[in-house]
Amino acid sequence: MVSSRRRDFIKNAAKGAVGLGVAFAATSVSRVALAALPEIATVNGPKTLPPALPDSGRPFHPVVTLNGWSLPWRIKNGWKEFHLVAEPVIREFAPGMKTHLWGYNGQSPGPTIEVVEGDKVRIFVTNRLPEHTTIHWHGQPLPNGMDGVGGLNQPQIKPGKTFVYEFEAMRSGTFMYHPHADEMVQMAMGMMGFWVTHPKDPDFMKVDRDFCFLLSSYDIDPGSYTPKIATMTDFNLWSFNSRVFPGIDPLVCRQNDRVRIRVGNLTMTNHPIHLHGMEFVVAGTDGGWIRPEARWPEVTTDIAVGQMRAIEFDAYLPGDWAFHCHKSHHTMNAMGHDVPTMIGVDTKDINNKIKNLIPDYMSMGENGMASMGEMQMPLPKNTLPMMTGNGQFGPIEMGGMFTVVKVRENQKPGDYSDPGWYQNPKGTVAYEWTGSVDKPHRAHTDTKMPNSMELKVRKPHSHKHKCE
Ligand SMILES: [Cu+2]
Repeated sequence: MVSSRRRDFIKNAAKGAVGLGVAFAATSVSRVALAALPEIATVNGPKTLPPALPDSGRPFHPVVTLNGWSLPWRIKNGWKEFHLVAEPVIREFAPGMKTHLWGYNGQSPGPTIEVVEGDKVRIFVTNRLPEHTTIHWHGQPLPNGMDGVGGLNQPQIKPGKTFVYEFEAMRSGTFMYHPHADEMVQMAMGMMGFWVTHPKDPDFMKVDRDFCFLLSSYDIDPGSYTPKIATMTDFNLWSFNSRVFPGIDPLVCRQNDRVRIRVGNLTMTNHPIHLHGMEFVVAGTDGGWIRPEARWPEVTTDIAVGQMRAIEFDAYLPGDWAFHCHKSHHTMNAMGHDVPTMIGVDTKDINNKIKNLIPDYMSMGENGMASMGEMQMPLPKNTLPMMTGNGQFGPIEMGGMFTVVKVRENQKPGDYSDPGWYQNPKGTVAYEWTGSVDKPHRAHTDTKMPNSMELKVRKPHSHKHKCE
C-alpha cells in the first residue's frame, strides 16, 4: 500500500496542487469503486505548505496550516466535494522522533478543510482503520443526521466502508473535525483536523496572514512509537498540530501585517496561549466573530478543551517573538516528566558510584534544570530531550507547545519562508554589566524601627500602616 502510494506520488508529481507537495493516490479500494469518488490527496511529511489559492468555487483568502496543508476539492453539480480517508499514519513530532498515529490522508492532524459561507459541501469519508469510526463537524450548524455522533446520529462507518456527509456551510468562522466513535482512543491516536469557513464577502475580516493549528497531547513512552490511549491527564508530549518544538515551524510575518492565528484545543486540559512583544484581541470564538467594539486586548488567552479561538494583532514590532502555552510543563518534551527535584542535593558521591555501573549516567539538575538544555545526554531511541532547540544566543531550553512569531520589515507579501534569526539593531540586546556593583542601599537602617516591625508591614494597607 505504501509503495503504490509512493509510485502515485511520483506519477502525479506534475499535477496542479501537487506542485505544493500534495499527491493523489488510489490504494486499497479498487479503481472501479473509486471512479465516482473524488481522488484521494495525501501529503508526505510535516512541512507547512503555502496557502492554496482556490482554483474553483467562490474566492477566499486561504489559511496557512502550521506544519500542515489544506485538502483539495472538486466542484460537482454545485457541490464542493472532498475525500477524507481515516487511516494509520506515521507522524514525525520533531527530527529524531516518529510516531505511529491514526489520522487522515497520510497525516495527523488531517488536512484543513476550507469552504465559503453558503457552500454546499459533500465529504466522502473512507475508513481504513482496523475499527469503525465517524466524523463530527465540531461547531457547525447542520442537519441532525450529519452531526456524526455514532449511534445517535448515524450508524458507525465500518472498516473498508465509505460514508457521505452533506450540508451547507451556514456561518463563517473557525471549526474542527474529529471522530465521535471510540472517541477516547481515536482522539488519543491523533484523529482530528481543522475546518475554516470563509466569509461570503472576501473583504470581511480580511487579514494579511491567517494561520491555524490544533492543540493535541500524547503519552508516548521514550523509546516507543504508539500513544498510550488510556492516559487522561499525565501526557508527556504537548503539540501544535502533532509537532513539538523545535519541530514546529515559525509563524513568519511582514512588519505591520494584520495577523490572525486560529487555535483549536483537542487536548484534555486548557492552554493559556501567550504571545510576547505585541498585544492581540480575541476576534473569534467557537460561536463566530466578535464585534470590534466588544473585543479587549490581551497577551495571553486561555483556550479550554473543545474551544476554538481566533486572535488578531498588528505585527508592528520586528523581531523573534516567543509564542507558547504558558503552562511551563507544556513547553517540555517527554524526557522532562517524572524527574525528581535535585535542587540543593549534592549528588557527586552517588554519581561517581553510579558511573562505575553506567558510564554515561548523569543525574538531573542540582542547580536547577537549565544545564539539561545544553547537554545532549544519550537518549533512548525515538524520543526527544526534555528541552532543546538553539537560538542565535544559545540553547532555547524549550519543547512542546512553543514556536516563534518572526516579524520582519523586508519579508515579501505572501512569503512564508524562514528569514533566519532576527538581527537586533546595535545596542538593543540585554548585556552583561561589567562595571562595579555598589553595596545595596538598605532603607530604614538609620531609623529606630526594630527589625521585627519590617515583617509586620510587608503588605500595603489602604489605611495608615503601623510604621508611620
Ligand atoms: Cu498548555
